[in-house]
Amino acid sequence: MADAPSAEAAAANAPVEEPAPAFIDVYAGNELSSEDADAVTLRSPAHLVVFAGASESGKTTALASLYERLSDGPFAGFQFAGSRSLLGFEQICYLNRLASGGADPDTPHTPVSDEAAYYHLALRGTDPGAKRRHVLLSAISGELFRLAKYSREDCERLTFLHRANTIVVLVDGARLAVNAQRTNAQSDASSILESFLDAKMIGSRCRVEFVFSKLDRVVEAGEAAVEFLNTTETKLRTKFGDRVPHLGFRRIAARPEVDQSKVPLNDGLVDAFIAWTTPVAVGAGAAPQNAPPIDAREFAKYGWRHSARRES
Ligand SMILES: Nc1nc2c(ncn2[C@@H]2O[C@H](COP(=O)(O)OP(=O)(O)OP(=O)(O)O)[C@@H](O)[C@H]2O)c(=O)[nH]1
Ligand SMILES: [Mg+2]
Repeated sequence: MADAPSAEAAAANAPVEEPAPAFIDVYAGNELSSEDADAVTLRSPAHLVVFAGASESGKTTALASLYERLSDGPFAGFQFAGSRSLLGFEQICYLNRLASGGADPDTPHTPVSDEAAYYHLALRGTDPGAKRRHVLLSAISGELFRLAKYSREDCERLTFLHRANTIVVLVDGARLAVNAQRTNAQSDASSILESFLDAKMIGSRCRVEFVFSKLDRVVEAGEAAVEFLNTTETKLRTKFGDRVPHLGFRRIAARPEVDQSKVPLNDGLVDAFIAWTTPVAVGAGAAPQNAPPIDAREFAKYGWRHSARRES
Protein backbone atom coordinates (compact mmCIF):
# COMPACT_ATOMS: atom_id res chain seq x y z
CA MET A 1 0.00 0.00 0.00
CA ALA A 2 1.34 3.36 -0.97
CA ASP A 3 2.27 5.69 1.84
CA ALA A 4 -0.31 8.37 2.62
CA PRO A 5 0.98 11.68 1.26
CA SER A 6 2.76 13.74 3.82
CA ALA A 7 1.27 17.02 4.94
CA GLU A 8 4.11 18.84 3.12
CA ALA A 9 3.45 17.02 -0.18
CA ALA A 10 -0.27 17.73 0.07
CA ALA A 11 0.46 21.36 0.67
CA ALA A 12 2.83 21.44 -2.30
CA ASN A 13 0.13 20.00 -4.63
CA ALA A 14 -2.64 22.26 -3.39
CA PRO A 15 -3.72 24.91 -5.86
CA VAL A 16 -1.72 28.03 -5.28
CA GLU A 17 -3.70 31.14 -4.64
CA GLU A 18 -2.12 33.90 -6.73
CA PRO A 19 -1.37 36.99 -4.73
CA ALA A 20 -3.65 39.85 -5.70
CA PRO A 21 -1.95 41.81 -8.49
CA ALA A 22 -0.44 45.08 -7.38
CA PHE A 23 -3.12 47.65 -8.08
CA ILE A 24 -1.10 50.77 -8.51
CA ASP A 25 1.65 51.24 -11.09
CA VAL A 26 3.84 54.07 -9.99
CA TYR A 27 5.97 55.97 -12.48
CA ALA A 28 7.86 58.90 -11.07
CA GLY A 29 7.67 61.15 -14.06
CA ASN A 30 7.34 64.75 -14.98
CA GLU A 31 4.57 65.89 -17.24
CA LEU A 32 4.69 64.15 -20.60
CA SER A 33 5.83 65.53 -23.93
CA SER A 34 3.82 64.92 -27.09
CA GLU A 35 5.99 61.88 -27.86
CA ASP A 36 5.45 60.39 -24.38
CA ALA A 37 1.73 61.00 -24.66
CA ASP A 38 1.79 59.39 -28.08
CA ALA A 39 3.48 56.32 -26.56
CA VAL A 40 0.75 56.03 -23.91
CA THR A 41 -1.95 56.37 -26.57
CA LEU A 42 -0.39 53.78 -28.84
CA ARG A 43 -0.25 51.22 -26.03
CA SER A 44 -3.84 51.67 -24.94
CA PRO A 45 -6.56 54.10 -25.92
CA ALA A 46 -6.38 57.24 -23.84
CA HIS A 47 -9.03 59.89 -23.43
CA LEU A 48 -7.58 63.37 -23.93
CA VAL A 49 -9.04 66.30 -22.01
CA VAL A 50 -7.63 69.75 -22.85
CA PHE A 51 -8.14 72.78 -20.62
CA ALA A 52 -8.16 76.06 -22.49
CA GLY A 53 -8.79 79.51 -21.11
CA ALA A 54 -7.34 82.95 -20.61
CA SER A 55 -4.44 83.44 -18.24
CA GLU A 56 -5.45 82.91 -14.59
CA SER A 57 -8.81 81.41 -15.55
CA GLY A 58 -8.15 78.37 -13.35
CA LYS A 59 -6.82 75.66 -15.70
CA THR A 60 -3.98 74.42 -13.51
CA THR A 61 -6.10 74.53 -10.37
CA ALA A 62 -8.80 72.40 -11.99
CA LEU A 63 -6.20 69.84 -13.04
CA ALA A 64 -4.50 69.82 -9.63
CA SER A 65 -7.79 69.50 -7.75
CA LEU A 66 -8.87 66.52 -9.83
CA TYR A 67 -5.60 64.75 -9.12
CA GLU A 68 -5.86 65.51 -5.41
CA ARG A 69 -9.42 64.18 -5.19
CA LEU A 70 -8.38 60.99 -6.95
CA SER A 71 -5.38 60.55 -4.68
CA ASP A 72 -7.62 60.92 -1.60
CA GLY A 73 -9.73 57.88 -2.53
CA PRO A 74 -12.54 56.85 -4.88
CA PHE A 75 -13.80 59.86 -6.81
CA ALA A 76 -16.54 60.21 -9.43
CA GLY A 77 -16.78 56.42 -9.77
CA PHE A 78 -13.05 55.99 -10.34
CA GLN A 79 -10.07 54.83 -8.34
CA PHE A 80 -6.61 56.12 -9.00
CA ALA A 81 -4.61 53.29 -10.57
CA GLY A 82 -1.32 54.96 -11.42
CA SER A 83 0.22 57.84 -13.30
CA ARG A 84 3.21 58.33 -15.56
CA SER A 85 3.42 61.95 -14.55
CA LEU A 86 3.32 61.81 -10.77
CA LEU A 87 6.06 64.38 -10.31
CA GLY A 88 4.39 66.74 -12.71
CA PHE A 89 1.14 66.43 -10.78
CA GLU A 90 2.93 66.90 -7.47
CA GLN A 91 4.62 70.03 -8.78
CA ILE A 92 1.36 71.70 -9.70
CA CYS A 93 -0.32 70.48 -6.52
CA TYR A 94 2.08 71.46 -3.79
CA LEU A 95 1.02 75.08 -3.66
CA ASN A 96 -2.59 73.97 -3.91
CA ARG A 97 -2.07 71.86 -0.79
CA LEU A 98 -0.42 74.71 1.09
CA ALA A 99 -3.43 76.83 0.27
CA SER A 100 -5.78 74.44 2.03
CA GLY A 101 -3.45 74.68 5.05
CA GLY A 102 -4.20 78.38 5.34
CA ALA A 103 -1.23 79.96 3.57
CA ASP A 104 -1.85 82.09 0.52
CA PRO A 105 0.29 80.68 -2.25
CA ASP A 106 -0.55 80.42 -5.91
CA THR A 107 -0.32 77.85 -8.63
CA PRO A 108 2.68 78.44 -10.91
CA HIS A 109 1.79 79.85 -14.32
CA THR A 110 1.40 77.24 -16.99
CA PRO A 111 4.59 77.72 -19.06
CA VAL A 112 4.27 78.97 -22.62
CA SER A 113 5.93 76.50 -24.95
CA ASP A 114 5.51 75.26 -28.46
CA GLU A 115 4.58 71.86 -27.18
CA ALA A 116 1.69 70.93 -24.96
CA ALA A 117 2.46 69.11 -21.71
CA TYR A 118 0.33 66.16 -20.70
CA TYR A 119 -0.57 64.67 -17.33
CA HIS A 120 -1.45 61.01 -17.28
CA LEU A 121 -3.97 59.20 -15.09
CA ALA A 122 -4.67 55.48 -15.05
CA LEU A 123 -8.10 54.94 -13.55
CA ARG A 124 -10.16 51.96 -12.60
CA GLY A 125 -13.94 52.16 -12.26
CA THR A 126 -15.12 51.40 -8.74
CA ASP A 127 -17.65 48.85 -10.08
CA PRO A 128 -16.44 45.26 -9.65
CA GLY A 129 -14.49 44.03 -12.69
CA ALA A 130 -14.21 47.51 -14.18
CA LYS A 131 -11.33 47.86 -16.63
CA ARG A 132 -8.42 50.22 -16.34
CA ARG A 133 -8.71 53.39 -18.41
CA HIS A 134 -6.19 56.01 -19.36
CA VAL A 135 -6.81 59.72 -19.32
CA LEU A 136 -4.43 62.44 -20.52
CA LEU A 137 -4.99 65.95 -19.25
CA SER A 138 -3.39 69.03 -20.74
CA ALA A 139 -3.59 72.69 -19.81
CA ILE A 140 -2.35 75.16 -22.35
CA SER A 141 -0.84 78.44 -21.30
CA GLY A 142 -3.08 81.46 -21.27
CA GLU A 143 -0.40 83.32 -23.19
CA LEU A 144 -0.49 80.83 -26.04
CA PHE A 145 -4.23 81.36 -26.27
CA ARG A 146 -3.66 85.10 -26.30
CA LEU A 147 -1.31 84.65 -29.26
CA ALA A 148 -3.65 82.18 -30.91
CA LYS A 149 -6.41 84.77 -30.73
CA TYR A 150 -4.46 87.01 -33.08
CA SER A 151 -2.58 84.59 -35.25
CA ARG A 152 -3.76 81.64 -37.20
CA GLU A 153 -0.18 80.34 -37.16
CA ASP A 154 -0.15 80.23 -33.37
CA CYS A 155 -3.54 78.63 -33.39
CA GLU A 156 -2.18 75.95 -35.70
CA ARG A 157 0.55 75.18 -33.16
CA LEU A 158 -2.35 73.78 -31.23
CA THR A 159 -3.12 71.09 -33.81
CA PHE A 160 -3.10 68.41 -31.13
CA LEU A 161 -6.50 69.77 -30.14
CA HIS A 162 -7.92 67.77 -33.00
CA ARG A 163 -7.04 64.67 -31.01
CA ALA A 164 -8.94 65.94 -27.93
CA ASN A 165 -11.98 64.01 -26.76
CA THR A 166 -12.99 66.89 -24.53
CA ILE A 167 -12.08 70.57 -24.70
CA VAL A 168 -12.86 72.61 -21.62
CA VAL A 169 -12.88 76.37 -22.23
CA LEU A 170 -12.73 78.09 -18.86
CA VAL A 171 -14.54 81.37 -18.33
CA ASP A 172 -12.93 83.16 -15.39
CA GLY A 173 -15.58 83.58 -12.69
CA ALA A 174 -13.42 86.01 -10.72
CA ARG A 175 -13.48 88.37 -13.70
CA LEU A 176 -17.21 87.84 -14.29
CA ALA A 177 -17.67 88.96 -10.69
CA VAL A 178 -16.12 92.38 -11.39
CA ASN A 179 -18.19 94.84 -13.38
CA ALA A 180 -15.24 96.34 -15.24
CA GLN A 181 -13.83 92.97 -16.30
CA ARG A 182 -16.85 90.83 -17.06
CA THR A 183 -17.31 91.73 -20.73
CA ASN A 184 -13.66 90.95 -21.46
CA ALA A 185 -13.87 87.62 -19.63
CA GLN A 186 -16.84 86.69 -21.80
CA SER A 187 -15.18 87.73 -25.06
CA ASP A 188 -11.88 86.01 -24.17
CA ALA A 189 -13.64 82.66 -23.81
CA SER A 190 -15.72 83.23 -26.91
CA SER A 191 -12.74 84.13 -29.07
CA ILE A 192 -10.76 81.08 -27.94
CA LEU A 193 -13.44 78.74 -29.27
CA GLU A 194 -13.89 80.97 -32.31
CA SER A 195 -10.21 80.62 -33.24
CA PHE A 196 -10.28 76.84 -32.77
CA LEU A 197 -13.27 76.62 -35.07
CA ASP A 198 -11.70 78.94 -37.65
CA ALA A 199 -8.61 76.73 -37.71
CA LYS A 200 -10.81 73.60 -37.93
CA MET A 201 -9.35 72.25 -34.75
CA ILE A 202 -12.47 70.73 -33.22
CA GLY A 203 -13.08 67.08 -34.10
CA SER A 204 -16.67 66.11 -34.86
CA ARG A 205 -16.78 63.77 -31.86
CA CYS A 206 -15.25 66.25 -29.48
CA ARG A 207 -17.15 67.29 -26.38
CA VAL A 208 -16.73 71.03 -25.86
CA GLU A 209 -17.70 72.67 -22.60
CA PHE A 210 -17.65 76.29 -21.54
CA VAL A 211 -16.90 76.00 -17.84
CA PHE A 212 -17.48 78.95 -15.54
CA SER A 213 -14.68 78.68 -12.98
CA LYS A 214 -14.40 80.20 -9.46
CA LEU A 215 -18.14 80.00 -8.93
CA ASP A 216 -17.61 81.08 -5.32
CA ARG A 217 -16.49 84.51 -6.57
CA VAL A 218 -19.54 84.90 -8.80
CA VAL A 219 -22.00 83.91 -6.06
CA GLU A 220 -20.25 86.15 -3.55
CA ALA A 221 -20.48 89.10 -5.94
CA GLY A 222 -24.27 88.87 -5.89
CA GLU A 223 -27.28 88.85 -8.17
CA ALA A 224 -25.87 91.02 -10.99
CA ALA A 225 -22.82 88.76 -11.44
CA VAL A 226 -24.94 85.60 -11.46
CA GLU A 227 -27.27 87.25 -13.96
CA PHE A 228 -24.30 88.15 -16.19
CA LEU A 229 -23.08 84.56 -16.02
CA ASN A 230 -26.52 83.31 -17.11
CA THR A 231 -26.61 85.79 -19.97
CA THR A 232 -23.10 84.78 -21.02
CA GLU A 233 -24.20 81.17 -21.18
CA THR A 234 -27.18 82.05 -23.36
CA LYS A 235 -25.02 84.16 -25.69
CA LEU A 236 -22.38 81.47 -26.08
CA ARG A 237 -25.03 78.83 -26.69
CA THR A 238 -26.64 80.96 -29.37
CA LYS A 239 -23.29 81.73 -30.99
CA PHE A 240 -21.82 78.22 -31.03
CA GLY A 241 -24.76 75.82 -30.60
CA ASP A 242 -25.09 75.21 -34.35
CA ARG A 243 -21.37 74.95 -35.02
CA VAL A 244 -20.30 72.65 -32.19
CA PRO A 245 -22.18 69.35 -32.15
CA HIS A 246 -21.47 68.46 -28.52
CA LEU A 247 -21.55 71.75 -26.68
CA GLY A 248 -22.17 71.95 -22.94
CA PHE A 249 -21.97 74.38 -20.03
CA ARG A 250 -20.93 73.88 -16.46
CA ARG A 251 -19.98 75.76 -13.28
CA ILE A 252 -17.18 74.77 -10.97
CA ALA A 253 -15.23 76.02 -7.97
CA ALA A 254 -12.06 73.92 -8.05
CA ARG A 255 -10.55 75.79 -5.11
CA PRO A 256 -13.12 77.98 -3.42
CA GLU A 257 -11.65 80.77 -1.34
CA VAL A 258 -14.87 82.34 -0.17
CA ASP A 259 -16.11 81.31 3.28
CA GLN A 260 -18.30 78.25 2.64
CA SER A 261 -20.63 79.15 5.52
CA LYS A 262 -21.45 82.40 3.69
CA VAL A 263 -21.49 80.98 0.16
CA PRO A 264 -22.36 77.27 0.33
CA LEU A 265 -21.96 75.63 -3.05
CA ASN A 266 -21.32 72.40 -4.85
CA ASP A 267 -17.85 72.57 -6.37
CA GLY A 268 -19.15 70.66 -9.41
CA LEU A 269 -16.00 68.57 -9.84
CA VAL A 270 -17.58 65.11 -9.59
CA ASP A 271 -20.09 65.69 -12.39
CA ALA A 272 -17.47 67.57 -14.38
CA PHE A 273 -14.95 64.75 -14.24
CA ILE A 274 -17.56 62.15 -15.22
CA ALA A 275 -18.60 64.21 -18.25
CA TRP A 276 -15.08 65.11 -19.32
CA THR A 277 -13.96 61.47 -19.27
CA THR A 278 -17.05 60.07 -21.01
CA PRO A 279 -16.71 59.68 -24.80
CA VAL A 280 -19.58 61.06 -26.84
CA ALA A 281 -21.94 58.33 -28.02
CA VAL A 282 -20.89 56.29 -31.06
CA GLY A 283 -22.85 57.44 -34.07
CA ALA A 284 -23.12 60.97 -32.75
CA GLY A 285 -21.32 63.71 -34.63
CA ALA A 286 -20.85 65.07 -38.08
CA ALA A 287 -18.90 63.69 -41.02
CA PRO A 288 -15.16 63.23 -40.52
CA GLN A 289 -12.88 66.11 -41.39
CA ASN A 290 -10.51 66.12 -44.35
CA ALA A 291 -6.81 65.64 -43.49
CA PRO A 292 -4.12 66.84 -41.11
CA PRO A 293 -2.08 69.90 -42.09
CA ILE A 294 1.09 68.87 -43.94
CA ASP A 295 3.33 70.48 -41.32
CA ALA A 296 1.50 68.98 -38.33
CA ARG A 297 3.70 67.21 -35.79
CA GLU A 298 3.51 63.43 -35.64
CA PHE A 299 1.33 63.41 -32.55
CA ALA A 300 -1.15 65.75 -34.17
CA LYS A 301 -1.17 63.60 -37.31
CA TYR A 302 -1.73 60.59 -35.15
CA GLY A 303 -4.64 62.48 -33.64
CA TRP A 304 -6.25 62.91 -37.04
CA ARG A 305 -5.70 59.28 -37.97
CA HIS A 306 -7.01 58.15 -34.61
CA SER A 307 -10.11 60.33 -35.01
CA ALA A 308 -10.63 59.08 -38.56
CA ARG A 309 -10.54 55.48 -37.28
CA ARG A 310 -13.03 56.34 -34.56
CA GLU A 311 -15.26 58.07 -37.11
CA SER A 312 -15.37 54.94 -39.26
N1 LIG B 1 -11.83 81.86 -5.47
C1 LIG B 1 -11.35 80.91 -6.27
N2 LIG B 1 -10.12 81.04 -6.82
C2 LIG B 1 -9.69 80.07 -7.66
C3 LIG B 1 -10.47 78.93 -7.96
N3 LIG B 1 -9.78 78.16 -8.84
C4 LIG B 1 -8.62 78.80 -9.08
N4 LIG B 1 -8.54 79.94 -8.36
C5 LIG B 1 -7.42 80.90 -8.31
O1 LIG B 1 -7.24 81.50 -9.58
C6 LIG B 1 -5.86 81.81 -9.79
C7 LIG B 1 -5.39 81.33 -11.13
O2 LIG B 1 -5.51 79.92 -11.18
P1 LIG B 1 -4.59 79.01 -12.12
O3 LIG B 1 -5.12 77.62 -11.98
O4 LIG B 1 -3.15 79.23 -11.86
O5 LIG B 1 -4.96 79.61 -13.55
P2 LIG B 1 -4.37 79.18 -14.97
O6 LIG B 1 -5.50 79.25 -15.94
O7 LIG B 1 -3.65 77.90 -14.88
O8 LIG B 1 -3.39 80.40 -15.26
P3 LIG B 1 -2.10 80.43 -16.27
O9 LIG B 1 -1.28 79.21 -16.03
O10 LIG B 1 -1.41 81.68 -15.88
O11 LIG B 1 -2.64 80.51 -17.66
C8 LIG B 1 -5.11 81.18 -8.62
O12 LIG B 1 -4.84 82.21 -7.69
C9 LIG B 1 -6.11 80.21 -8.01
O13 LIG B 1 -5.97 80.05 -6.62
C10 LIG B 1 -11.76 78.81 -7.35
O14 LIG B 1 -12.52 77.84 -7.53
N5 LIG B 1 -12.14 79.84 -6.53
MG1 LIG C 1 -1.72 77.38 -15.27
